[in-house]
Amino acid sequence: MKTAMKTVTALSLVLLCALSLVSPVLAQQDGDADAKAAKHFTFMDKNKDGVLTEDEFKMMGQDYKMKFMQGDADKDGKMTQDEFKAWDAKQGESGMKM
Ligand SMILES: [Ca+2]
Ligand SMILES: [Ca+2]
Repeated sequence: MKTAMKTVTALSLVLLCALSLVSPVLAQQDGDADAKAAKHFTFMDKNKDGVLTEDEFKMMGQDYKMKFMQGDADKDGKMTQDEFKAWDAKQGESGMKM
């Protein structure tokens, strides 16, 4: 019984160590994705007016019109940084990275 307990304790220690190693990396990736999206947005915003137009979205490739429609949540023809970030996060979820 005592040996079994020790094994369980040792196992949970290993698990804890593994978790503490992994979780900071996961948290960092989240922040990175946000910062990356912001950077990407700034890069794409050619005239630096703080929004992306369909024209500025052309660099997304062939289906940029579809992507722009998906990203422009309120359909005003401009994509704000918030809209872009939300759209970018969705791309990651579905496994379709640009
Ligand atoms: Ca712009
Ligand atoms: Ca919009």
